[in-house]
Amino acid sequence: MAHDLVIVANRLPVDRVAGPDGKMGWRASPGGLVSAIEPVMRAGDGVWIGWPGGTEQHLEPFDIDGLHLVPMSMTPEEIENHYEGMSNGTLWPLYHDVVAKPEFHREWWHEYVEVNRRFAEKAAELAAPNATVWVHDYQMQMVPQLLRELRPDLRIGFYLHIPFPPAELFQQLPWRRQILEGILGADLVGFQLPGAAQNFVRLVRQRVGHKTHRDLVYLPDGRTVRAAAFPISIDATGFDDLARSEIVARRAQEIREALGNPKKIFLGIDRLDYTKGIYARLRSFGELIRDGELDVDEAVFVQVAVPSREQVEQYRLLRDEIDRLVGRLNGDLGRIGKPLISYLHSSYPREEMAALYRAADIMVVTPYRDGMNLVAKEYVACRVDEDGALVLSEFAGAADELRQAWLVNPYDIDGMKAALLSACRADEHELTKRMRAMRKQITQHDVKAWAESFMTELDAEREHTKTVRSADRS
Ligand code: GDG
Repeated sequence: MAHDLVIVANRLPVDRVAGPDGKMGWRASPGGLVSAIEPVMRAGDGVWIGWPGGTEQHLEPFDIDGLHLVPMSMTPEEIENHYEGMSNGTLWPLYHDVVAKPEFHREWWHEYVEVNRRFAEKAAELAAPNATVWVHDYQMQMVPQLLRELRPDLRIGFYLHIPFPPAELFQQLPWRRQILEGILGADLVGFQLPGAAQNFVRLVRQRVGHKTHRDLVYLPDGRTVRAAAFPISIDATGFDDLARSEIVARRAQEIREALGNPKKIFLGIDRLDYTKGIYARLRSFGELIRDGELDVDEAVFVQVAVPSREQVEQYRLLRDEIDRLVGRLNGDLGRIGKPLISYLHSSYPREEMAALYRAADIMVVTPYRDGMNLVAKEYVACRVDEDGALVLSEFAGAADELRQAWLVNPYDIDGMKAALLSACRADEHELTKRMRAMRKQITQHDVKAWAESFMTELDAEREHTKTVRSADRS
């Protein structure tokens, strides 16, 4: 069956689970992207193509919660080379300011292109004439071009969820030109921030030699491609409702009690990733306790580190480093029944996340580089009493919008310590003033608005190209 809207992403929003009868089935794993795209998908009879995780082969398309999903299977070699290798060993660190050293391997690259080709072929097969295809993220950068070659009639959008690096870093990539040309298969290319869009246009001019003007790229075949910022957001009302619910309010109270009702609860929630700056933030907090600025009887740091990419070497090393640091800080500075860091290496249901957000006085988000960081926005959405403080890295995309946070440079430990203390000591009036402004921002710019603005621009861009081309012919 042909569809008017096709979403292409590395992952499908589902997990494979065994049912009560032992039969394997699917469970929806709701996330920001699904809630953003769901309304657009329903309106356009959409279908979502992606990998469901694991190595099962020959999976059949299925529907879940009314969404049409098409699973793409991956072989162990493809997972190793495309996903763990090129995506998470090369592109992820390169695009995040080389916080870790990217590795370049030709076999990774070849598999990356082949997987992208398979995804593009599937999209070409499922898209109706003149349909819209929305391709997501750094694992799929070759899809727009490969798809355009197969189906020139399609309207193609590409959105990058992570930063797009400055030319000086991107230049390292042996396949820099191919990737730029891959993305240029789209009509509209979306980034989190204007700076990323500018990096992209500048690189296209320098490396591919196309003419550009402001946010437009002019291709020799007459197409124009627009590169612009569409900062992603969250389902703000959904989080607000959840945080207000009886069950979440009660659970937040329980969490505070379980921690011994400290005066101040600091909270970090991140995928266990070296870009997130977990080590530096815990060290800063540890030093504040050591220096006597904070007291273990009065303050505790809850750090949730969600397991992530555990097959990749750098992630295993990071886990060991954090384990050691937490052990050392608790061993050196904690007291009986009073660890200063409550460390949880686990993932939690959405309700528990909301309860943690509600329980925490100071949310600490300190990535070295982050496309947006939704956790920061979710914390704000859950502060229904308009209190609580957000300490936020300048290098998270979210810092552009959440100006009333305590903004920090995560490389500056003393600066971070000062910000943690200042946030901890702020009075109620100050907290409310800042939180109110941030809540207004995320309510007015929620994920629905994000998806709609991207789709509207994509329509407009395609129309523009059509008009220019017919004017050329006449
Ligand atoms: C990438 C970019 C960009 C986390 N743990 C649990 C859980 N989560 C949810 C959070 C949040 C999401 O995962 C994490 O999003 P972030 O934005 O914080 O970070 P990345 O995973 O690195 O996301 C990032 C994002 O894409 C979107 O474009 O903002 O910059 O790196 O929604 O709530 N959810 C549940 N249990 C957990 O344990 N249910």
